[in-house]
Amino acid sequence: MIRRVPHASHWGSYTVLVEDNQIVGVEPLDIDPDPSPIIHSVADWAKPERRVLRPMVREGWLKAHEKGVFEGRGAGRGEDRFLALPWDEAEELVAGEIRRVIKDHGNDSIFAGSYGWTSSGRFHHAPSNLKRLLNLVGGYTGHVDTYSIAAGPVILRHTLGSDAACGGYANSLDSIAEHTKTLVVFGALTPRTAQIEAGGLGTHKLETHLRRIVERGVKVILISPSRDDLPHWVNADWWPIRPNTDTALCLGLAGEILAAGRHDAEFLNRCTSGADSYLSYLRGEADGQVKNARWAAEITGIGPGRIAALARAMVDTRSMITMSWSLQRAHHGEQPYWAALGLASVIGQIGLPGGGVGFGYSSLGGVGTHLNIGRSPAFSHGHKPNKAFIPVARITDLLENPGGSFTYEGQEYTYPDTRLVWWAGGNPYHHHQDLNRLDAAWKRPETIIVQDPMFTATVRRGDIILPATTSLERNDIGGNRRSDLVVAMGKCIEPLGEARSDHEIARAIAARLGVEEAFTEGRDEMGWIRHMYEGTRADAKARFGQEMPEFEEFWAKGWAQMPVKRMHSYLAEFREDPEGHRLETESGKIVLGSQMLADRQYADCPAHPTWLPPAEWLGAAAEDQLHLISNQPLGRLHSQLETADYSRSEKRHGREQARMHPDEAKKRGIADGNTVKVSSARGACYATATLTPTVARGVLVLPTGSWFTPGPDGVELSGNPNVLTPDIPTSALGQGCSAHTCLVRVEKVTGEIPDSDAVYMGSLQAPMAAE
Ligand SMILES: Nc1nc2c(c(=O)[nH]1)N[C@H]1C(S)=C(S)[C@@H](COP(=O)(O)OP(=O)(O)OC[C@H]3O[C@@H](n4cnc5c(=O)[nH]c(N)nc54)[C@H](O)[C@@H]3O)O[C@H]1N2
Ligand SMILES: Nc1nc2c(c(=O)[nH]1)N[C@H]1C(S)=C(S)[C@@H](COP(=O)(O)OP(=O)(O)OC[C@H]3O[C@@H](n4cnc5c(=O)[nH]c(N)nc54)[C@H](O)[C@@H]3O)O[C@H]1N2
Ligand SMILES: [Mo]
Repeated sequence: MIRRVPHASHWGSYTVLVEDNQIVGVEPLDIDPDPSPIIHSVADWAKPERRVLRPMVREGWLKAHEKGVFEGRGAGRGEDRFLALPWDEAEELVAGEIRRVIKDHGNDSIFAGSYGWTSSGRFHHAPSNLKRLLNLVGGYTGHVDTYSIAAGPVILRHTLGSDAACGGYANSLDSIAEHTKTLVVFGALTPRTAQIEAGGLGTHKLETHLRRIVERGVKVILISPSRDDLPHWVNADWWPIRPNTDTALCLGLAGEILAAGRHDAEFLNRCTSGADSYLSYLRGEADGQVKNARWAAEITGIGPGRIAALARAMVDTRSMITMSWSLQRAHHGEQPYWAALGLASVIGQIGLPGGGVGFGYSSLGGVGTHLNIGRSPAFSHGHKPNKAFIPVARITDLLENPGGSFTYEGQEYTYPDTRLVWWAGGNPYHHHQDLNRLDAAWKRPETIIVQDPMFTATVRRGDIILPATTSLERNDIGGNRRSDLVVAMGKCIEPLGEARSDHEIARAIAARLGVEEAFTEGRDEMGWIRHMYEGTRADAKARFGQEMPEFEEFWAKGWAQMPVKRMHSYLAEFREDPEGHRLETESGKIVLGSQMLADRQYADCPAHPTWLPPAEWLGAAAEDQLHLISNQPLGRLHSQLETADYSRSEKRHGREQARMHPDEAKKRGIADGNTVKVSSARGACYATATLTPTVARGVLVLPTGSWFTPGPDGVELSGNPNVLTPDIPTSALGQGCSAHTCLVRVEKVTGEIPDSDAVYMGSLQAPMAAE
């Protein structure tokens, strides 16, 4: 008999069909107008080949541990074989290491920032369980911000008083579809990325909104190195901008408007502070360089006539600027966001329906598509008793530089001395930049614990390995502050091997550390799921009078509607009455010239929006270099389900596709389908060339997420762009990752290259002789 189990992942909500403990099908929700094809990949989680099936310990680590040796313990990481362990021995090793490190070095020496997307289930959410556990025994070093967004929210917190405008609370797409006349898209507006939402998305609505935008005849300008960043059926004007030069374009547009006297002086006066320094910079008063269309054209590669015409259209019509998260994942990534805010302020439509600026539309599926005003389910980390943290992308710096200092949001801090790393639900060997540099620093801590269902490159480089179940093997609840639904995630199949749920792993360690009761509060799995749902349900009733179904009804149906708001104009109240609705900034207004930044004097983040050439860009490239865009993969989420059919169908000859313009390929003697070697100052990888005029000249697009597979000569075999990208902060203010700032060279490869999959599987050397 086939069982139908409601379930969800970051790529949507669906029903899993199960027969005899096997997944025999996946059906999308019938209320989802545009379900993600990735849902069909989840059956791959149930295949054992790349799963971690039992607890393991690295042999070299165990020997050193037994001798009490700490120096050089990490040397064999990624090389040594693993030995299988019974769970109780694995638990005792983990608990023992936590006790030891706390006693000898203090809680700051445990790094459990553990960045990563893990499962969409909010109860078994791996990093939350880990952090809750460690908070009960004195805390850990955590992280702030995300790889998705860091520079952006940091600059917005100081200039808008909140990062809501890039967290899905700017104008709703409904208001844009209804009111906007000129839509200027920086980056992307694409179902490729909008398939995904952290914690799961009920229904996929981006395409519906885009169709309405097309039907209303909104003029759309796509400013991106790739025409594929907007569906081709949206008839847009494509401006193939040089990557990382959008700040200059925003400044040039604002400068044109100012020079024509079309700026909204009243809005600037009433609603902004520090505009003088910014306007004077546009006029070129300080540096002798007027910021206008001609100036911007030189930097961006976009014709000056187009820029000047767009500047006029943006003040003549209701105009909206959308800017993807990708733009701030670049060196000086604070600046495009601030420059867009400056431009929108000069235009003066902020707070009007369909006017102004917003960030991250389509970067995740929930941004702008529905404004969830309820309280989504979440599992509490509890109170963190110590303060130690790093900006998320400074992980290699942390490991390389204990005791060193760093700045963040205008303050100075010190890197702790990391002895123990516990990573649960993330894959740094996917997400971090300059993986070869990470790999060297990764040898330094005394102990690395990795908790994951899959035998990832990070698992391969751990010491104590804890096998987690996937969401298919346990009950959970999904939802997100940007999602329209709260969703049931029923258990579909029995756990593979000896895998345990993330909550159970943390609970067992909590028991050994004497904090089990505080950790569980006496609830079991279904007790917690019910408790989390009831919190959401009670809030909807209390604040909005919305009746959500009883738990049993919700659990059987698989989803419940959250309270949502359709029409939303960001900052409408502030615009109406700036004194009555002061922003949480230094002036209570939109900050265009910052006193805080003027005091700090950071060369890489000045006191007003400023064009600063990035560390690597086409304006300072050698003839044969291309700008690498390592964007999000169509067929999977990051490194998850990388070997499933949909992800594989996006590869060619078993490697990631490197897309480039045919003219660039011709110059290098590369034909479509050729194997190429892509190299940068940091490393090299192989990929398969795909030629397309939809990629701007000078640019190479190689998506992220293939499984890190160093080959015999050190060249990465699968097409992982993070062996190429630089590990540099966006600036002293935001310290975000700069993944999209990277110059590479591409050459055709002749001769045999080892098979990436075979090398990967060979490298696993799962527990062997010692069993
Ligand atoms: N060059 C470049 N690099 C980038 C980016 C880029 O644009 N360019 N983008 C960055 C961005 S935006 C992000 S968000 C990061 C993403 O980086 P990550 O979030 O680290 O990537 P994922 O592959 O989603 O890793 C999630 C891990 O959790 C595991 N997992 C899944 N379910 C469970 C579970 O139930 N329990 C446990 N314990 N583990 C589970 C998966 O097997 C996987 O190993 O990458 C960043 N890296
Ligand atoms: N299918 C799929 N969807 C995903 C994810 C996934 O792994 N797979 N990951 C999710 C996550 S965690 C996140 S944070 C979001 C990220 O969402 P985004 O940051 O919006 O996604 P990206 O694909 O990195 O970038 C979007 C586009 O921005 C353009 N771009 C890059 N640099 C520049 C620039 O300097 N200027 C301009 N004008 N354009 C530029 C590139 O052409 C790129 O295709 O995606 C989410 N959605
Ligand atoms: Mo992300």
